[in-house]
Amino acid sequence: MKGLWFTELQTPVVAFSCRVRQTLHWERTPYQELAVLDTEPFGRMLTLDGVIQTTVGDEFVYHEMITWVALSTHPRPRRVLIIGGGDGGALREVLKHPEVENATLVEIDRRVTEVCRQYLPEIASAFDDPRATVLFEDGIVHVQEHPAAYDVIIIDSTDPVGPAEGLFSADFYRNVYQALREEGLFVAQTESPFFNRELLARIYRDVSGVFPVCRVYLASVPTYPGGLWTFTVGSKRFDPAAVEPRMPQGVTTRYYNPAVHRAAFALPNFVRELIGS
Ligand code: SPD
Repeated sequence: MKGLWFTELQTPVVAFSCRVRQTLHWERTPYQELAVLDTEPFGRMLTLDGVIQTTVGDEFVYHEMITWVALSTHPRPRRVLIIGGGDGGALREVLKHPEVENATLVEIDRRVTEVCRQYLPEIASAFDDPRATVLFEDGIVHVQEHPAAYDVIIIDSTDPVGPAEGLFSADFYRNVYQALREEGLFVAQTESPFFNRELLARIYRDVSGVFPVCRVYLASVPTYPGGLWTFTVGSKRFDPAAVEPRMPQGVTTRYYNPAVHRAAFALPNFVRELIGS
C-alpha cells in the first residue's frame, strides 16, 4: 500500500483504512486528540482519538438521519437541543426547518467547533445563524438544569467511551425525559448493530423503561464500523414509525425523504432479536 494511510481500529480485530493526501490539523485538546485529514475517498475527515466522526463525503447520511426523523415526527419542533455535534452537521440540518425558533448546541470541547469551522465549512455552516445558541459545557449537566425546555433533543455523541460514556446511561435518559416538553422526543446515535450488540440491547431496554414509545431505526454510513448504523428514539407521544412524516416545503436533503423515513424502521430479524421486538 503506497502513500500515507489512516487506519481506525474499529474493534480489536477489525480495521478500516483509507489513503490520505494530507494531514491538515492535529492537536491534543483538554478532552481528546483531534485531527482533520484530507482523504482520497471521502475528502476531509474529522477524527477524535483516532475514531472517524464525520467526512465531507458521507456526512449527509448521518446528519440528515439523526435530525430529520425526529423533526418530521414532531408537529411543531420549535426548540431543539443538540448534545455533542460540535462539527455543526446536525445544527445545519435542524436550522433548515423553518419552524425551529431556537437550536441550542451543547458541545463539551470548544476546539472541535473551532477547528471544524476552519477546515469543514460545508458541515459547520450554521453556527452564525441567529437562531443558534452554542454552549461549551457538559450536556449531562445541561439536561439536568433545563426541565421541560425542548421539543426535540438530538444526542450526536462520540462512541460510549471517555467524555460520552454518561450519554448512554439510564440516568441520562431519565434526565432527557425531564428536559423535554409534554410532546417531546429524543434521538441518539446508538452505534453498530454488528459490533455493539449488548450496548444496543441495553439502550433499548433503558429507553423503553423511561419513554412510552421507543423505536430503533437504521441508516448506512460507509465510514462507520460495519456501515449499518443505529439510532434510537424515545418519545413521549408521537411514534416516529407510525406518523406520516412532515417535511417542510423547500427543504432539500440528499438522503432523507419520507419514504426513507418509513423504510428506516424496517429492521432485519437479527436487529429485532437484539432488542426483543
Ligand atoms: N464510531 C463513530 C461514531 C460517531 C458518531 N457521532 C459522530 C458525530 C458527527 N456529527
